Amino acid sequence: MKPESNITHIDGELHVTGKTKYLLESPMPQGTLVMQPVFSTYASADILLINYDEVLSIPGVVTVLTHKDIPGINQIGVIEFDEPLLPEDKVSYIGQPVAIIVCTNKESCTTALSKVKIKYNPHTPILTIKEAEKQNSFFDYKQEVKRDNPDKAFEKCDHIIEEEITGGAQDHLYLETQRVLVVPDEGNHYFIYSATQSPTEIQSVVSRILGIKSKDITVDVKRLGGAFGGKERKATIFASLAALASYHTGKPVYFIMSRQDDMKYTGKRHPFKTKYKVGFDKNGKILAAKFQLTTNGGAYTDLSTAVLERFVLNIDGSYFIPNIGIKARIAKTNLPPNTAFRGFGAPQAFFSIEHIIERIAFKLKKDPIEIRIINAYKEEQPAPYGQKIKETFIIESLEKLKNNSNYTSLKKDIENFNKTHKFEKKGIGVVSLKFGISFTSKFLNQGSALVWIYTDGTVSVSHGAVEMGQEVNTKIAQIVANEFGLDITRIRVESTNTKRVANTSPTAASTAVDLNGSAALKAAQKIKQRLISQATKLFNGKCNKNDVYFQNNKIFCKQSGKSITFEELASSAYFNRINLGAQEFYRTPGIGFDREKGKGNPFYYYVYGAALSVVKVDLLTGMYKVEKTYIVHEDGNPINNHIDIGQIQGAYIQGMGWATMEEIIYDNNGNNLAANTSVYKIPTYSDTPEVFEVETIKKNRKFASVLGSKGVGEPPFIYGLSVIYALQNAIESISNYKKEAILHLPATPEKVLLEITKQK
Ligand code: LUZ
Ligand code: MOS
Repeated sequence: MKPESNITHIDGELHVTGKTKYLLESPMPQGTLVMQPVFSTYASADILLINYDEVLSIPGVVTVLTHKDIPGINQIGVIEFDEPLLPEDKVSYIGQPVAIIVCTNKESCTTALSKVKIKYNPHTPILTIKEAEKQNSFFDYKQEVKRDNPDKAFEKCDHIIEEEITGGAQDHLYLETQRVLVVPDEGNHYFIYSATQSPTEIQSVVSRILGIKSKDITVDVKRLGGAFGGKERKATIFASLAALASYHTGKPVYFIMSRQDDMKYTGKRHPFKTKYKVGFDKNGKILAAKFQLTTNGGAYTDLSTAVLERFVLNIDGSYFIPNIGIKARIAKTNLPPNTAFRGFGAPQAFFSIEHIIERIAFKLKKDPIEIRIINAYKEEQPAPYGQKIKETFIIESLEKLKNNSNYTSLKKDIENFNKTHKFEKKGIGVVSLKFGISFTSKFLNQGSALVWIYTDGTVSVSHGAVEMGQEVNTKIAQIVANEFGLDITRIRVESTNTKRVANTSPTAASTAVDLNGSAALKAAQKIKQRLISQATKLFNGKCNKNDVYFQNNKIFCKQSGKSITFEELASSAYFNRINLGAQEFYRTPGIGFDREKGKGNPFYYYVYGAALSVVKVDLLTGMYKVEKTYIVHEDGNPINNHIDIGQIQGAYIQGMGWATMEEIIYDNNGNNLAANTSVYKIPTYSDTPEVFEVETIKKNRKFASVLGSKGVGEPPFIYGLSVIYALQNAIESISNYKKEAILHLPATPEKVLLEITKQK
């Protein structure tokens, strides 16, 4: 039996009535202090002197701490150990914490902040990929994947295109900014309440910083007000700083980041450059391609190597490219370390390959969907890294999309519109999706859960994932409720806590339900087996184990039709000293990728789909509006289709924001000039397409996860890219498709206008 697919959000009522308690919305313990980092004002400089004598006499200031006050190891890196918590002698980006001020109240810290005197010897910063290339500033990490011989294959191609295409950053505009509360306990134990996607990372990094052990730290996360990858790594530095303050003062310490500081000083989606050469035949079939992929990693490694890997592993998009060579590298610059962001390198890849498809279609004057279809993976064809693509739904998605959007007549309508409108043009853009699910670092593909049944027939579930609005808690509650035949109101999903569930992977890579839901299911099944044994006793030994079933909060015997309530059974099990709790563990089977060789099966399964957008562009201003969106998305056998559709809609809008609106501009010194929402524009309600049709396709798949479902968090972000190709298509109609429009990302109205003027 499947969990009820349309059950409501378990915290929905709390959210809509404003009763939800996010971190720091509850009263804080008495005597709680506030921590304020002193952020570097230079992107690259030697630190000559830190003087805070004046500060200590300000009323309310408790102490000022620098790298000298770190009792353990001054290192917060996890992939590479290259990032100090507080630097000793140089700063590498604007916003890098150089010291922290600890105060009894926020006002004192604000006053104190301007009085800390830091003397710098500034250097010219490197900010862009271009400058990094000039100065040969790269991280010491490269990645390569290769198949057959692209150079030789180019010789046989009818057409070759060579180009460089670029894209920019994206701010994680979560509603809840970075925050943390550290509460010291007796015996050198600390409770850390952090807005993090990675509780275990915080536990281990803070123990390293303070020189204490993991057992002495409990990290607890109830829920986040959004994250999008921005709290996979970035929460760690603030939790570590607050813990350091708590260590020295013996008091609870909180930190809450202002919106502007959060936008200015935390890392973002990786800007990138794709240099490519692609060869294809007269039908548009790609025979060979070479790629040089470069991302802007910022000042420290952070997660950049893992992001680069997902960039590399997705550059084929949904298409079989027989001869292919991919090289990838990370520019080292003086920006805040760039980090995880929904899609994690894959959006950069999809923008590149889908752009190439559009260019091929334009060159050959063919329909872009047809070019997609002739290049699409067929069943069992291998990706460049060797994994065979199975249970494909690429061509099917595109065909369905054509059908749902009435493609032929839609194209006709737009053609007519464009003929009759001089200052407005419409265009269509499409993307095709094949998105691999699993962490590409194999060890992270593990999850666990702890389930307890109480004698009154209610259930407590703890699992390793963090709730951040994606409704992992609703889905896992459904899985457990379904297993026990209980109403979902009987289940409480607890906070994520490193003492109840240890060694958690980051809640990331669209895997949270797959990994932790699978573990929760196993734990529930384990307890259920014990309950079944007890039930047969209550049925006077007259019921076969196989005939016991759980439904409607009761346990039935199929033969006799007799039933007992779940609470009767739980209570009876307790009095008979039967264990009503279970911890279980899940690891994804059959995956493994050899980074050195560039070969293997990094992904457990793929998510497939396609999207089509229609835009209308005002030729005099470059302003545009998405009028219609159609999405087809295969989500296996969904646990909760409503949640999936919500994720698809939200991801599309966020993807469209990155592709067409959100632009971060730095001055020559590395100051982020777009660090507030009047300059940095994200899509809002009014940007939502008037026609917005999402069709999910239910399929029973061998390659899917818990109860046949598929991860949904990141893949649909890619659909938003269809808007940029629709804009190109609209612009090209000005010259009756004689002149190609090429939009780099983000395609803001200014850039659209510039491309329009080139058509004249
Ligand atoms: N984080 C990570 C991720 O550490 N490895 C990954 O492969 C990944 N993928 C997506 C998002 N976060
Ligand atoms: Mo996310 S980019 O899966 O933290």
